[in-house]
Amino acid sequence: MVDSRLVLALDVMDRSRAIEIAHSLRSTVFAVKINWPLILAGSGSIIGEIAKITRVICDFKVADIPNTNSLIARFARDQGAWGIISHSFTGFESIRSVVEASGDMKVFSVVAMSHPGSDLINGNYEKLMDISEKAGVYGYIAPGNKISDLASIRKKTEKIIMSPGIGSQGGKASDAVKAGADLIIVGRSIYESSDPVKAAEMINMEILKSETES
Ligand code: 3DU
Repeated sequence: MVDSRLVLALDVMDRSRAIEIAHSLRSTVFAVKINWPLILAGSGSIIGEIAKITRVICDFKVADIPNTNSLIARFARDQGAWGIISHSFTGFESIRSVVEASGDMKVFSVVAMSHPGSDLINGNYEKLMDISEKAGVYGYIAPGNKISDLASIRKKTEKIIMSPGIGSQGGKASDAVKAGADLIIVGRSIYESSDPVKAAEMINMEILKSETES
């Protein structure tokens, strides 16, 4: 078991580079998050390939009718993914279908986002969390660069919170951890670095330091 709270967002468009980066970081990160760019550039089988190396979280931001959601979640599960990220704004039945189709796979519900213009979704985090809670999700996605939103979400749950928005989007891993994030998602600041392993180790150290301070 890797002793890290870091999740690598592997948004590279080249399949062999993705596999190479996943290999080099497998003992430095908790998991690798795969999003649509990598899937669209190759195929869904990349999930299974990376799942042989480390835990995989499929960031599919599932947001469709229940039947379509079930098909997507089942695919990710059958490929061996450890977790999946789903939207919840589509309502209870939709997120519930993801949970039901996921089996042992962990479902993380997006209840607030990190980008400019995300106020529409972020202003509704309480309702989204209520729906997600009822649906039986494992954890939440909340922004690591919008600390007051993250702290409000932390107050409302004891479940795992995974936070993007670190590095390239302006957030700091240590601030996000202090505000209540359990897992920190970082993409470009690691895979665009000249030394991705060192970049990831530095973030691990920053997180460790903030844990001892708080
Ligand atoms: O900005 P980065 O390169 O560290 O990548 C962040 C990743 O997290 C990326 O895959 C993006 O799609 C995802 N994400 C957010 O950035 C913000 C959210 O609110 C949810 C997911």
